[in-house]
Amino acid sequence: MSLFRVKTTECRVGVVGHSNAGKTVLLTSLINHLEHHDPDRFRLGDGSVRIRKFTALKPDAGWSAFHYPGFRDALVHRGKWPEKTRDRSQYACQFERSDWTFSDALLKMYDLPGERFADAAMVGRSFAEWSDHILAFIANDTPYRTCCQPFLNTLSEKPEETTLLTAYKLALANLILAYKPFISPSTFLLDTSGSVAKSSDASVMAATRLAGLELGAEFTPLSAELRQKYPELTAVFAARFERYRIEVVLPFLEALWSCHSLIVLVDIQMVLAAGVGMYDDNRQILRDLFQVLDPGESRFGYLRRNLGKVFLPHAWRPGWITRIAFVAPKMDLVHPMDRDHLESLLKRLIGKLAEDRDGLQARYFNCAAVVSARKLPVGEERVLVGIPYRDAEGRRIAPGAEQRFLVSALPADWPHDWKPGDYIFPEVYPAVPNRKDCPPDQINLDRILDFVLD
Ligand SMILES: Nc1nc2c(ncn2[C@@H]2O[C@H](COP(=O)(O)OP(=O)(O)OP(=O)(O)O)[C@@H](O)[C@H]2O)c(=O)[nH]1
Ligand SMILES: [Mg+2]
Repeated sequence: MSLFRVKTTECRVGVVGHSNAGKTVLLTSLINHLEHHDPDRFRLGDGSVRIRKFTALKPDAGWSAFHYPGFRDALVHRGKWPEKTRDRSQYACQFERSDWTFSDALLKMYDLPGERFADAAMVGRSFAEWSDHILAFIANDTPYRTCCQPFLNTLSEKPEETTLLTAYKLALANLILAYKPFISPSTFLLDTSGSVAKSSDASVMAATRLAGLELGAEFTPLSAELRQKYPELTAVFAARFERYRIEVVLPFLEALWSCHSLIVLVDIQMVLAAGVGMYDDNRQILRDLFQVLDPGESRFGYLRRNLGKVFLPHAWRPGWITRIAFVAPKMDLVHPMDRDHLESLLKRLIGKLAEDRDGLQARYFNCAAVVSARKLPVGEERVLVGIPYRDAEGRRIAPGAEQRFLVSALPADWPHDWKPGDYIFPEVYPAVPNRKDCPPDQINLDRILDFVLD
């Protein structure tokens, strides 16, 4: 630390969003830009700001390290996107910003598997309240109701534990195969040892996966009627739910509660490609998450936090989420003539969540963490160029030569209805320079960092 930098400003940033939204890629590119900062390619503040003395630190006790070197290496040398995240991890680093005269920055960032967000509704709810919440969601949504029908039928019969579990697991398997993201308990989809449900057969998935922590610790939601009729079974499921909440859900959310800022990713292209149901599911999951994280603050909270910043050692300073960057990622997969629409679609989808919170500063960004598709200098409308990642049947293919491909036009506002497949945004292989000190091209990642660090 230089002579004048008398304090360290700690900033904890959580990156949240559904599975495959781009959280790990965003963090990898961000760290790469901080480590090898080039003000011409990553503009902070007025554009003249420089990052100096970047040092990677060990993560806090109890946290595994975000595997930045491995992700960066795989992107460059094997042309591979990072593996999907299977457990929570933290990346910590310290650096100086040329525009922060008296303080250097200690930045801690959290990467979490997207599947766990579906469990957020378990926090602050009893087993009975969670059951009512889940069952109301299923009852009021036709595709969810259809996938869960065998389970709903079982609820109206005289239930046995095994019958209920089998039927609920079959319902969860149907939801996975219908690309529905609201899978809770989420261990059914991604268990605590990191194994992911993969079978294309619902009954195989139901027979091999667990709706809970382990065998003998599984549970399902129970209707009010069943809870009243069968108090013993209810007590067993409630105890298992409680254990699951303590061992799986709370450690996951604990990281986010300690954050000052969040980066919330919503993959707009995926929502468009997956059909109207995905729009509602994303809103529901984010609404549940906001309810438990409770971002924003009162004037008293503001005073307390700022006094804490001045007087307390940084490890003791209170965290409170007061800034949220809502981000539409992968904007390189959208044709430049539609990119402004990305931001307005994002605002429409989740803006209300932020508007309803006092003391919360929210801003909306579109972003490409690793620009991997580009427009031709001259050419047809909505044609991009990149290395295709899948063939026409959706199977992963080996990286080959660059090709032209068509992307859908983005609507100016959300349509009233649309079907899976109405919009197409093909995936591409990452384009990352081989030189280790040359981070990938990015768009707006610098503006996002500026906002969350402010
Ligand atoms: N073209 C392009 N594709 C991206 C970009 N960021 C992410 N992707 C694509 O999105 C996929 C998922 O990105 P991840 O960062 O692994 O997603 P995640 O949110 O960490 O997902 P989980 O680990 O499952 O929670 C990648 O494999 C890429 O195909 C980007 O900036 N540009
Ligand atoms: Mg990830």
